Amino acid sequence: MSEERLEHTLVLIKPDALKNSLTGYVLSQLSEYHAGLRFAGAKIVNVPRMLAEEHYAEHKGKPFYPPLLDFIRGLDHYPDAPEKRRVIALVYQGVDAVKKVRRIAGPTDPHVARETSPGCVRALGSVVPIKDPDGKVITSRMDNLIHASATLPEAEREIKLWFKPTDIPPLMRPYETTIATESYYYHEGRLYTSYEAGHTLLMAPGAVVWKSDLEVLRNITENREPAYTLEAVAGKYMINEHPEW
Ligand code: FUP
Repeated sequence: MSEERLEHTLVLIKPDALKNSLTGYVLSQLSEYHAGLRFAGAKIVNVPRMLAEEHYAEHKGKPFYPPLLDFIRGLDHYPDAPEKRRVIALVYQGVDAVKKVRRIAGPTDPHVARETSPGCVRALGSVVPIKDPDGKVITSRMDNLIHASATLPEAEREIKLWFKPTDIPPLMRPYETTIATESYYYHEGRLYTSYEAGHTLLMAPGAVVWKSDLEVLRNITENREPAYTLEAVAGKYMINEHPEW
């Protein structure tokens, strides 16, 4: 087994899987014994709205985008139990991890999954029609139990969106890290370098951070075009900081 081909990929066990008690089944399908993959990171996340928006940014403007945000945040499966609104976020490491996990997950649409790939995880999902106020079906929400990164660049974007370097054991970290030398805070869409009440701490001097995140923050403070958004940096630092009910 060549170490060069080791990949990392993000998996989210979504609220429908938690509600239907399918977590153990999903973990078993993705286990080292079945899939040859190893855990590199794991956390229970009450999904902040900003993180959901950033995770699904490519779908912004599509009719299913607003229902998709509510779904991933657990509003549909736990409307009256906000404390149960969680996803399980996992980083898996292994040879061809991205493709392997996509194959185990199966096609996006659970109906297609059942027809074309019986036995895949998403074959156990469901499709919910979304109606406008007049009752006309305008789109559908796919409750497909798990998210799996689609490509290697997407995996990097998504892992850096959900995980700090220190959530992953040092020898398993897939991307370059550095040490922050300044303090950075986030508040309502803006970046600050000094603290005021209500600000969220992103980085403090001495913190181990993704190198590309620090570059984004430096570029923003120095009025240069960042490689990605402030929200893509801030999302992971808002996880489980405040209730998102
Ligand atoms: P995938 O990479 O398989 O997760 O699929 P996409 O990026 O195309 O879609 C992201 C999520 O949007 C999927 F999990 C399902 C959801 N979706 C809907 O709910 N309705 C649609 O019409 C299309 C996608």
